[in-house]
Order: sequence, then structure tokens, then C-alpha cells
Amino acid sequence: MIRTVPTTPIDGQKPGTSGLRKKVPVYQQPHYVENFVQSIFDTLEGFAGKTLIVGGDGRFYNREVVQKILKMAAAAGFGRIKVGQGGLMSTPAVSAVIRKYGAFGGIVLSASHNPGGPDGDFGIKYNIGNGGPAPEKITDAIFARTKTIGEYKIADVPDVDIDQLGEAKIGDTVVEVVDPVADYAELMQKLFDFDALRTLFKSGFTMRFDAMSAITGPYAKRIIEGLLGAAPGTVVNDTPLPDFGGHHPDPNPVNAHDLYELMMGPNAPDFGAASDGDGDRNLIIGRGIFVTPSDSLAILAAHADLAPGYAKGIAGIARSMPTSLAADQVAKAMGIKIYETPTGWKFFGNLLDAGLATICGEESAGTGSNHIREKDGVWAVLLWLTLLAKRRQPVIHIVREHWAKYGRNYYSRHDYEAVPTEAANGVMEAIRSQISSLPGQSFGKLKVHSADDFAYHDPVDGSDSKNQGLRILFEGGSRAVFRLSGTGTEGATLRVYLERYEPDTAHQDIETQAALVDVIAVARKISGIVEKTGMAEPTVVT
Ligand code: VG1
Ligand code: CO
Repeated sequence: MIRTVPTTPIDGQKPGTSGLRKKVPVYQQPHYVENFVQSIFDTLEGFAGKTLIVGGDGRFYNREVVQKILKMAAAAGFGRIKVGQGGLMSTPAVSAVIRKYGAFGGIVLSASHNPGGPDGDFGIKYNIGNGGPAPEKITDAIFARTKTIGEYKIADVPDVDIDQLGEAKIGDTVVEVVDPVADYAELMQKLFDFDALRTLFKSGFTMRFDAMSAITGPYAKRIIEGLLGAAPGTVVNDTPLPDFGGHHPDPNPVNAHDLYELMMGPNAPDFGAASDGDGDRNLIIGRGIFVTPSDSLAILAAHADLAPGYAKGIAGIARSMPTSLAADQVAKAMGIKIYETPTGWKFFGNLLDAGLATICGEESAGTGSNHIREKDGVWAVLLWLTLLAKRRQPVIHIVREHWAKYGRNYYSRHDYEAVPTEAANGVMEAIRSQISSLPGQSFGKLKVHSADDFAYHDPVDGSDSKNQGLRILFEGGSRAVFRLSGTGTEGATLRVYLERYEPDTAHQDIETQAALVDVIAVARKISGIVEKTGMAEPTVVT
């Protein structure tokens, strides 16, 4: 019943920042999925008879790949596979379910914030037993295996019915179709005071949650409208669609423009939020104010102890290097440690496992905590609601008060998308070649304090990750950071992260791009980005 299929290595199956992401037609090539999945299993040891969790964000090709994985995981010898009904499960829910049932690991099918559909993106990511993305040691080994693979094993059985809850068998392996929301909702009720949040909504508090036709719809609907009693219609675009209804499921003010317009207009509810394709990102927006993810991280860290799950306080905060220094101010005031890691949630896993950090975040709209090992969009919304339930003040008031206390870190990311790889490398090389001579140099009002090619030494397992982004730090707390994206599927994406620190409340109300104008000019000058890419302006500014 198990078929062994000969195959040959396929080029380019190198996992990036978060799994292997490619265009759907690439994934649809013969053996493409099978080669990668078998390479994952070949890299792992000791899973015979153990449990594997499988779920995806419902994007195009999700159902087909789920069937392949069920048959291959059974052939590989897993004892039980828990798969979300319809093949659906958000990234944070997969992490929660792995942890709750002590599973060996999980496979998440998603390209997260990248668009879906027949010409969109697809992705496969392996998560380990702590619930988090596999660390580089494992993803490197998987990639190495894709280069030597000669065969894969698959059970020769009809497709499993993944739409009905319940158990079926493939050989000796039990395939259990589970409710993708239940375990996650249970965990949220342990972390947050649902009575207090219900009281908030009962008092007339209004909200819009835009699920962008992606995976968080069922979660937000059941938790926010169902358990918390928010008015029906609070959650919009709540049905996961294979092409996300044409939405680009990256929750930033540009892509979530309907929500943004609503929140800036006269009919804005008290609070707005959105999530991405696979449910691990969050956008937080108040009436008349977009909260940058970096500020959101700092504000949530400062108030986490309002939620029962963090009542004892937090041990430390971790942020990715390009994320603004706002959280550092909070950590300093709280007398706890701040950790600066490379981009990607996998670098937080060890810090969380070791109890060094409790709250983590990234500038790309990712916030989370030690409750799981992924960032978690709905969790961030519930923590914001906790804060709003306690304070009963508008979001804008809370944010302004935070700036007054800690200073404001003006922050923006400029993305240059679909740049020819050579041009993008040229920009990085140009900066790298100057980097050691930059300290001490002045550019207009800005004087370079230090500059380096960011490298991370993991304090827990001692591993080193090099070349994680070029950063230029100016005196007074401004920064410019440059990196190449590791999640794109078309050419290269150059990310330029820009920041300025402003402690004076009299200067905390400037429009963001205007506030950053000097840093933007220096970043362009040093990188030569306009000349080298031929792009006068970035493709996306968030
Ligand atoms: C981007 C973000 C990074 C995030 C990653 C995965 O990576 O910058 O902060 O962890 O996406 O998020 P990159 O390499 O393109 O800059 V998700 O929600 O796409 O899993
Ligand atoms: Co995501």
C-alpha cells in the first residue's frame, strides 16, 4: 500500500525567512511538494508513532497539498495526524495545538502575507515540538536533503474526507479531522479575562475586525462576536477564500485600505484590527490613528500584566533588529532585558523556551508571547482589548501618553519590490563596502554613531547567524536599516527601515514621512538605491 516513487532533486527548495514560498505554478510541478515534504521527514528523527499537526490558511492549492501530506506522513510512520477541518488552521493555532497535545511537530501551509490564487504564492513550513518554526539548523538540513533526494514514499489510498470532523485511518496511522478553532479559543480564555472583555462590548464599545478573506475569519467570528458578544458584523471578510477575494492579505494601511479609510473617517468605530493570510500578523488602528507595529509592541509590553496570563509580569522583551527601539525604552523603564534578534519568528523560540523573553515583536505587524511559538494576530487584538477595557480611553490617547512617557520613535518601512536580483545585491554591496568608514561621518544634521552588518549570537544554543541586515545608527537614536526580503517570490525585495527618536512632546505630532525626511535622504545617498534600481520611489511605504 505504500508506494516508493523515484524522483530527482529540484533546484531552489531553500526555505527563507518563514518556510519555502514559491508561486503556485512552481508548486504544481510534478514531485515539487513531495520532494520537499519527504526532505522534511528525512531530516527528522524519532517520530515513529508520534503526532503531526497539519493545517493551512486555505489559499489556492491548500486542499491538494493537505492530501499529499496526509498520505506521505502516514507512509513515513507518524502515528496520528491532526488536521484542521477543510485543511484549515491558522499559524498560531497550529503552534497552540502542537504544544497542547505534545505533538512531534507540525506542517503549516501558507505563504502568509503574500497574495494567493492560481498565480499567487504558496508555502510550506515545518514547525518543531515547541510549536515554533524550525530553526536554521533544521531548515539548512532540509535544504541539503532536497539536493540529494532520490525517492519519496506515499500511501496509495483515496483522498481522506477532511470536511467531516472525526477519525479515519491510513494504514496504521489515525487521521483526525479537528475543529481548527476550539483549542486556540480555549487557550485565549486562559490568558485573558473574557468577562471583562464582554463587559467592554456590552458598554457599547464598537470595533471592526477585517479578516481580509483569510484564515482569521472563523477565529475572530467565534471569539470576538461569539464569546465576547461584539455586535454581528463586527468581523468582516470572515470567510477564508482560495484567492483571499483578491485582497493582498498583508495587514498594513496600504493593503487594508477599507479599514484604514473607515478608521480615519467620521463613522469610525472605537477600535479597528486586521490580520494576514495565515493569522499571525495584526494591524491595530484607533479612531484617527494607525498604531505602528513597533509602537504596538512597546505599548503591549508595558501593559501585558493587565491580562491574567501575564499578571506576574514579564521576564524580557525580544524584538527583531529592524523593529524600532520603542520597546527598548519600555524594557529600560521596567528594568528588564531587551533582546535584538534577526528577522523571523524562529529566532525568538530559544529565548521563549528558556524563559528569557515573554513578549516578542516585529515591525512587520507581528506580536506574540510565550503562550505559543509563533506570532499571533488575534492574541494581540485581545491584549489591546484588555488594555482598552481597563483604561476606557481612545487608542489615540493611550498612544500619545506612551510617547509622552517614553518618547516617540517615528518609524517607516520603504519596500522596493520586484527589483532585479543583481541591482538589489548591488545596493547591499555598495552600503557594505562603506560600512566600516561611516562611523563619525556627518550627513547634514545626522552624524553616524555606528554601523555594521548585523550578526546574532543566540545566547541559548550558542549558534551564530551572520549577514542579517546592514544598519546605520545615528547619534540621537535615528537609524537606517537595509535588508533583502526572504519571503518574496519575484526578483528581490529591498527593505529600508527608517527611524527617528523624538523625546520632546512638542515635536511628536509631525506626519511620519516628513519627520523622517533627513534619515530618508541619507539612506538614499549612502545606498544609491534610486540610481541602482532605477526606481525614484519605493513601491510600498508603510
Ligand atoms: C517578512 C517580515 C518578517 C516576518 C516574515 C514572516 O520577512 O519582514 O518580519 O517574520 O515576513 O512573516 P522578509 O524576509 O520578507 O522581510 V509571515 O506573517 O509572512 O509568516
Ligand atoms: Co503571516
